Amino acid sequence: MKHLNTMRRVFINSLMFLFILALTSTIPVYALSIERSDFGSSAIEINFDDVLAGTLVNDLYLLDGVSFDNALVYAGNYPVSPPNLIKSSDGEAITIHFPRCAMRVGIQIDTDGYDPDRQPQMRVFDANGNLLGLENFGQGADFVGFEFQDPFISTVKLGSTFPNIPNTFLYSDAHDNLIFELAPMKKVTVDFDPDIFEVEIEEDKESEEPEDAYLRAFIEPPVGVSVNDIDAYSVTLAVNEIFIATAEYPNIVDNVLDVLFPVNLTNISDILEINVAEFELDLSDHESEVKALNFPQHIVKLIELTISGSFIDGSGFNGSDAVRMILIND
Ligand SMILES: [Ca+2]
Ligand SMILES: [Ca+2]
Ligand SMILES: [Ca+2]
Repeated sequence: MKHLNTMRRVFINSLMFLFILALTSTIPVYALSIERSDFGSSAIEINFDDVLAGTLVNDLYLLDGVSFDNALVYAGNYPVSPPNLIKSSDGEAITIHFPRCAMRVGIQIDTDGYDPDRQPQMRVFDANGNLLGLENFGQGADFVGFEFQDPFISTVKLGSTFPNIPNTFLYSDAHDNLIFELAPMKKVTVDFDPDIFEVEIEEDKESEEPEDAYLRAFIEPPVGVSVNDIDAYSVTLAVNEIFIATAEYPNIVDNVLDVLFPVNLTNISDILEINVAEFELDLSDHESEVKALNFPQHIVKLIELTISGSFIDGSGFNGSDAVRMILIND
């Protein structure tokens, strides 16, 4: 009899344990949510009111660090900020990407809420597609937000669960006022070498098929970070925030990434801030020949070259170095 009592107590304790486990297993997900007031001064807010209704958002805000797969801008009856909101364009959950990752993200549901046959929900994922957190939207312009820093947030999905149809996550409600803070950029050490790039200008030169020349950069990650954590094919070059080229021929020596950026007829005008239509260029390794009229005799320009890219966890880095561009007019 004593034995039976013990058995029963063990069984009841097990039930209690399972009950508590069921309660607590939902808590880690919900505990990581944040409010709008938790966002810092670097937060970017997108209200979709600067876009024509009927537009697919796609890459419209890519320069802000975010893109959308299937979000349609429309002028609904219940915007949080009038006139526009977004909704799913294809019946699937809206997918929002942060190519360089975000550490905080949040959005509001529209002001009319939803019917109880479905439950609008936000889900956030890391760069490997692992679910970091999920939370239900409440009625009436409710805000849902998350913060994750290790790993960062790479993707957000806005959809609905259906209590009567298990394992479905489809059909977003209408949403407005996306707010996010991107993952902080790490600084890398950049050395362009050689430090001088010659552009030779020759009048009356016969036009020839131009060849690519290359700017060579050595990129060293910050202390404690392996060069193998850099996504070598994500590295790009910009001058004055204008895209110039994507890195080619990545090569790793010690903890340094060695890459080449092609310089050609298309991007030389952005690098030198000249009107390429007035020139003919013949580019060869580290020097170029330009045929031009009314061009100054000799110019030396110090050009700030900025590189940026992603680590394999999706977070970003940048760094810069200056190169002297010498334009020689024979
Ligand atoms: Ca709006
Ligand atoms: Ca609604
Ligand atoms: Ca240098």
